[in-house]
Amino acid sequence: MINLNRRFFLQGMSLSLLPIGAAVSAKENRNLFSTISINKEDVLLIIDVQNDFCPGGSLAVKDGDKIIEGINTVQKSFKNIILSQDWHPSDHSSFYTSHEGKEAFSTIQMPYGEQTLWPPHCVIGSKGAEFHSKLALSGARMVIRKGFRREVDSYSAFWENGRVSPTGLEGALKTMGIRRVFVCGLALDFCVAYTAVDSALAGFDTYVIVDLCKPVNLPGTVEATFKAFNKHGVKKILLID
Ligand code: VGL
Ligand code: ZN
Repeated sequence: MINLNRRFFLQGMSLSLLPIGAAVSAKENRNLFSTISINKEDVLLIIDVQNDFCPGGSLAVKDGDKIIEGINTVQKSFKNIILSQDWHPSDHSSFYTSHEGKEAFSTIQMPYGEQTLWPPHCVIGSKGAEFHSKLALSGARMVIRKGFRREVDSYSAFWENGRVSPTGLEGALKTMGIRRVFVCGLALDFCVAYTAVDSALAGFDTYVIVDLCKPVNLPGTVEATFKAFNKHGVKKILLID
């Protein structure tokens, strides 16, 4: 067992019901919460900490770069670390530019359901698709790339949108003997949300480290994310100093 010395995951009974702002203020009441020890059956999934999702990028998430230091800290407690990387061809069907007359952040119907149309981002081989230069990479044992097929997007690191085609992550985690999945990264209300829900559906005990995530924050998306976490038993936790 590896203990998180001087740093604690907080898991509160009421925490999963609190919005992020309120949950963070729970730091002052740390003795009300229990700590979680990280062991070799745990994995840290770091979702899409790429230039395009950070300030200056084409689909920048507000303060997306502010979580990187904390992610690097928590990496030190994990033996198993896996990164995901959004990885799109330049004519990807999730880009509004691939659909005549469509605007960014509008939605269309795809064979697998509703799809939000994004500004072009994380184009294969581009600077925007690279991991942020501050993210520590050397501890990661695997990189799961997703969204590389033109005709289907993939928010989740487990399944492409529509849950028809798998990325292989579930099998990888199961053959590694993983039981608990801890998720952090970008963006809370899209790729982190879909990944965490799919992780729970695959039978992993799933935790989202909410202070190590930032949302895109389209109307209603953060609310929908927390509702989905409650529905699927995804637990929200904090990393505190
Ligand atoms: C993401 C929108 C489009 C994410 C990826 O990483 O949350 N969001 N592609
Ligand atoms: Zn994408």
